[in-house]
Amino acid sequence: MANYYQPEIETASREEILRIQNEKIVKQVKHVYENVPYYKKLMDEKGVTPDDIKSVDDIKKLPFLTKNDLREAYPYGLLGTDLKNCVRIQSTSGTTGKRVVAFYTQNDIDLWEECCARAIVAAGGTNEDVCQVCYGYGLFTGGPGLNGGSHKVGCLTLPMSSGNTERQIQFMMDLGSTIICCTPSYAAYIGETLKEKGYKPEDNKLKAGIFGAEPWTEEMRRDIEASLGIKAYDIYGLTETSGPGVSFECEEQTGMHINEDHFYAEIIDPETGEVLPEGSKGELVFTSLDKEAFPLLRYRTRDICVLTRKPCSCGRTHVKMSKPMGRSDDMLIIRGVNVFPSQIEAVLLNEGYSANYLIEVDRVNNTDTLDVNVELTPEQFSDVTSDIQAKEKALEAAMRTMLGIGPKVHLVNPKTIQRSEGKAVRVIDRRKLHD
Ligand code: DLL
Repeated sequence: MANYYQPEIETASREEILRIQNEKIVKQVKHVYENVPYYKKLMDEKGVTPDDIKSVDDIKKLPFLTKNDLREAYPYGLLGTDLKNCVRIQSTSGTTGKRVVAFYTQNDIDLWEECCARAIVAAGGTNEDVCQVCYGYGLFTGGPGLNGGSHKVGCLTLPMSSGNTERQIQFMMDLGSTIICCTPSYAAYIGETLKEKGYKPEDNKLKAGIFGAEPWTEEMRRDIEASLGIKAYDIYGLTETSGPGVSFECEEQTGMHINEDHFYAEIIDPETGEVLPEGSKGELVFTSLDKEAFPLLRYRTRDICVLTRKPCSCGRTHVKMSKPMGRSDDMLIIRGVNVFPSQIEAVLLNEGYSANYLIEVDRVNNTDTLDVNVELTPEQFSDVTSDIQAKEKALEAAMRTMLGIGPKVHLVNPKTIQRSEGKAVRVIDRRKLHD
């Protein structure tokens, strides 16, 4: 039996959703045009004015926004309201040059938390639940978003943040957590640790998990469900659109309902920018229909997926997106952290190494691994093992500072990394992400 946090809107007819979207988009485009000079310029260059946007069908006339625009406009260039109306920032896990800073009014936070509350209720959450939030807290949106959603539902909220697995398990057992929210890889790790400690799945009180922020497979879902004795639900979002809760899975577990009263989704051809029909695989683009402080229009997520309007047995009417099937840029998500190969290259060059390197990503026992093989120049080469080890440690530390996660660095002999005759292959990702 399906439960909804906001039944009227979550099960509204297609006509009603369109009516809401059409009303909001007209206001939102006007708001952006009048308050965000950066986007006004893009619209002027394209020859579009707010008067041209009468319904969501006209959204395709608007210019796209990309991560590059966010970097150019950093930090305040895309603000849609006076700073005095903003109460919070959140930021992505990327560092220098890649960091995205998103702004929120109190109203933006309320709507964001409502989206997260919808996800928690869809996973069976009520005010009788104990919800353990072990996404990172702080600048990352995972902790604050699910924390807020959990409060709205009225769950007893455990603001654990990530890490300190011993303590997570102790609280989970002592307080009888019934819902857990974290990255799927951390969920898998907690499951393994419980097993190592001799616990069986039925020893905990968990019934559901809300996992996202990184790609995960159906296989991984089955593993996590078995090891924790729960039903595992997917949740999607990105800092630019506020954070988790843009879409979430219901009991059918066949894709994530996009909160269409707040976000208008399009699928485009990443090469040509052409809007593709329902059911096509392409890049997901979002227009936030009512965000005040950071109102991004036609933001290119770089996530590749498919949308479907096939009726859902849960009764929700909002369009469903598939799990992201990859990215149209080179961003890697490793243990929930966004990593660009260019950041690794920047560290190498900064530390006096050459750009002959190979990044290897894998998933071992449900945990992502990151190995960086770096070629020494003949001058740097040494046959003293302790020299090499010290250099590897120093590079690992520099990369940890830049990326926020620690890779394993392997310094290799000169001329051992294969040269390429075309585009250099700098990344080998061995994770099997799809069945
Ligand atoms: O990862 C927000 C989030 C927090 C989502 C907690 C879900 C749960 P960013 O750090 O800005 O925000 O990273 C956004 O992560 O463009 C996707 O590529 C990827 N991503 C997010 N959720 C999923 C998911 C948060 N369920 C980027 N499956 C997005 C696959 C996901 N990829």
